[in-house]
Amino acid sequence: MQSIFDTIKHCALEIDRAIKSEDLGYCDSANASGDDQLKLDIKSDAIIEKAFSGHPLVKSLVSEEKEGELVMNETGKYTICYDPLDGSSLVDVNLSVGSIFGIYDGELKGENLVASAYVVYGPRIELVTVVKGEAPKHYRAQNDTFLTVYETLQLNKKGKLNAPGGTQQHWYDYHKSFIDKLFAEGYRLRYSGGMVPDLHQILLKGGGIFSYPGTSDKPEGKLRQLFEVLPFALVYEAAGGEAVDHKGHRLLELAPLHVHDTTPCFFGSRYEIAKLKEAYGV
Ligand code: FDP
Repeated sequence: MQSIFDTIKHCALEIDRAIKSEDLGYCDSANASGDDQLKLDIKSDAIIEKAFSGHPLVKSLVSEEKEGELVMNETGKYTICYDPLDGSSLVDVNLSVGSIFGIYDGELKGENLVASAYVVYGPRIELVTVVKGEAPKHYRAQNDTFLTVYETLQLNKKGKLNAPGGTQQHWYDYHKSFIDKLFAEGYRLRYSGGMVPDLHQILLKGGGIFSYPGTSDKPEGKLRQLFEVLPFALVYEAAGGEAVDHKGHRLLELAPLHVHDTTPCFFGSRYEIAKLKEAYGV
C-alpha cells in the first residue's frame, strides 16, 4: 500500500503546481454527474491517470471525471476510485480544494475498501492516509517532502463544529430541527463548501459533524459513494468517529449499483451521530 500512497504524494505535488499556475477556466464539457468541468479537473485527472498507469498493484481506475472503469493492468490487485479535484467550484475564490482516493480490493463496495487517502490543497499541502484496521496518519508537505504531523488522528467523543451541507430551503423539517438543536447547544458553524477541507477541519479540531443530507430536491444527496463518501467513512471510523446514512446504517456497508451513485451522509464524533440517529428516529 505504501507505494500507492507514494504515488498519491507525487500526484499531490503535481496537482498543487497545476492549481497555482494553470488556467482556472471552465471547459465546454460536463462530467458523468452533470457538473461543469474546469480545465483543472481534467488536468488533475490526467495527472493521476498517468501516475498510476503501469503501477503493478493497480488493476483499474475509476474517476469522478469519467464515465466508466479504466482497466490498465489485469494482473493488478486494486481499483482506485478517485475524485481528482473535489470542491473545484471553490478554485476561483481561492479557497482550499482536495483530492480523494478510495482503494478497493474486489467489487466496488464499502466492505472492499481497504485503504483511502485525501489531499488538502490549502496554504500548505496536507495528506491523510488510512489503511483498514489502522488509525489515520497526517502529513504536511515541506519543500516537496511529506513530513508526519500526527502518527495517529483521533476524534474526541464530542466536538464543537457543525458543517451542515445541502440547500436549506429543501431540508426536511426533522433535519432542520436537528441542525438548529446543535447550534442551540453551542456548536459553531464551519462550512466552506469543500468536502475535503470541511471534513479535515472537523477531524483536526477534535470533532463535530459534517452532514450532506437527502433533501426534497435531492433525496439521495449530492456526494458520491465511491469517490467521496466511502473514503472519508473509512478515515472517520478509523479515527474513532462514525459515518452513517439517513437510516443510521454504516456508510461502509453501502454497495452502489452504479459508480456515480450518491447517498445522504453524516460524518462525526460519537455524540453528534447519536443525536442524529435520535433526530432521524433510526
Ligand atoms: P463541488 O461541487 O464544488 O465539487 O463534490 C461536491 C462538492 O463540491 C463537495 O466538495 C462539497 O462538500 C459539496 O459539493 C458542496 O455542495 P453545496 O454547494 O451544495 O454546499
